[in-house]
Amino acid sequence: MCVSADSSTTICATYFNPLQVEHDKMSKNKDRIYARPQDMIVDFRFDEQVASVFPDMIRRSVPGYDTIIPLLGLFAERFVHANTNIYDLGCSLGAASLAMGRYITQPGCTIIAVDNAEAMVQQCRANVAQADMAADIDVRCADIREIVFDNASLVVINFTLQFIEPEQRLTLLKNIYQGLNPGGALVIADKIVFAAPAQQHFEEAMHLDFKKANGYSELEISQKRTALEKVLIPDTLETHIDRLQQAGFAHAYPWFQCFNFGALCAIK
Ligand code: GEK
Repeated sequence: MCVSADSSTTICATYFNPLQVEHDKMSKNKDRIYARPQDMIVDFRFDEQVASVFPDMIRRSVPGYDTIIPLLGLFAERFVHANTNIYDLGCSLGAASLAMGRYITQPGCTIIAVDNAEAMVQQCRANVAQADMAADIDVRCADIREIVFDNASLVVINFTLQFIEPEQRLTLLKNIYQGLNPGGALVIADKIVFAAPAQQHFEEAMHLDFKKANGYSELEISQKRTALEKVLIPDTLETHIDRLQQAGFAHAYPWFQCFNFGALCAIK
């Protein structure tokens, strides 16, 4: 079991964790953002308040997060080549960049970590400054819809495509595709939905149980759901795969699922 900041039990990956989980070394602040009743729930924003509790928030809300982060190191080991760029899109506090960075030993590599929330970028820069690794990590405050991808061997978009307007997702994937070198990989992790109503109901119920087991109250869960309703729009796995093919990827494989969260790898 993992133990959270106030010593209450947190359900997260314990069966597989030979690799370092970056968030263990980051902020230990407990997420209580939605603990009190709010008169008006505004759309979710990645502001200073969220940045200050982010490691706790994401681990207690996203089943599988603690497994996916260290596994990104294995993708880095397999796909990264010397003198190439690695992109971490929607980097938040840098967990994915740091996990990949530990596995990059080739010379001349730069991890380009991008987030458009200033509060996240500031904290990410501080986390990166403390890390000691061979690859450079260049943390940029920018919109991932506006950057140019170049000489990429690996692109990771970890729980961020879900925040891009659905009609803009294909354009983003096409941009990534054109910036990837042949044989390069795109790793996507996102919340997912299911076409079959019974499965959708089951996976959602299990996610609810996960959040309750991690100490979130009914009030916190329902207020956060309202805040995210218009900003986090999940796709089915089938939609992800169709879109990756439309963007040009020859291969797209789901490689992880925990309830209604999943990850895919697409190869150019
Ligand atoms: C992790 N990947 O720990 N451009 C840049 N950043 C964006 C955009 C955009 N258009 N939209 C949202 N973001 C991280 C976790 S969190 C997931 C990613 C979550 C950023 C946003 O500011 C936030 O930091 C991140 O995407 C999503 O592995 O909170 O569920």
